[in-house]
Amino acid sequence: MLRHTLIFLVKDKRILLAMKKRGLGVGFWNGVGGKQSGDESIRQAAVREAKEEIGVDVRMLRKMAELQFTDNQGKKSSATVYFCDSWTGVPIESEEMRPSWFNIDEIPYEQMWPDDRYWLPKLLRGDKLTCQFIFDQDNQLISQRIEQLKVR
Ligand code: 8OG
Repeated sequence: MLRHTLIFLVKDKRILLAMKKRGLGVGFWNGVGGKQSGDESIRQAAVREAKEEIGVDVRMLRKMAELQFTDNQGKKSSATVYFCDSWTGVPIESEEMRPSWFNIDEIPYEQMWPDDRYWLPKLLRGDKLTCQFIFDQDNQLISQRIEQLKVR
């Protein structure tokens, strides 16, 4: 299964989203992240992606969710979601992403993956979740299951 990472910098009621400029999810605001590669751990992948995509060194990742996606072919992928409130460096634009700060009550869900509106507000209230989402051929959400995260 393809495993992805996602980090949201969250501080003082603001969240850092980044506009995806190419590839999967282009045109959506999202956390920063990408595919786990080689023999790195999922946390190492998350740290590497944050550096590559917005130039920050993240510290103290808080694991908030495990998302599992199934596409219309039955192919599964996952994303491990972290919040981070401690980092060094100032977020900068890369070839892949353009970062921007948003108030947590002004998150542009209509320009994000269609499942995000169901789990991100809960994470921002402190819930830790395990989620499963199934998409149809038009990438519309056809099924969802959201539970409290059991295993860390
Ligand atoms: O390596 P690449 O940049 O293509 O990785 C795609 C990113 O998109 C990765 O961080 C995982 C993320 N992603 C999905 N599906 C979803 C989703 O439904 N919601 C959000 N917020 N991110 C997703 O692959």
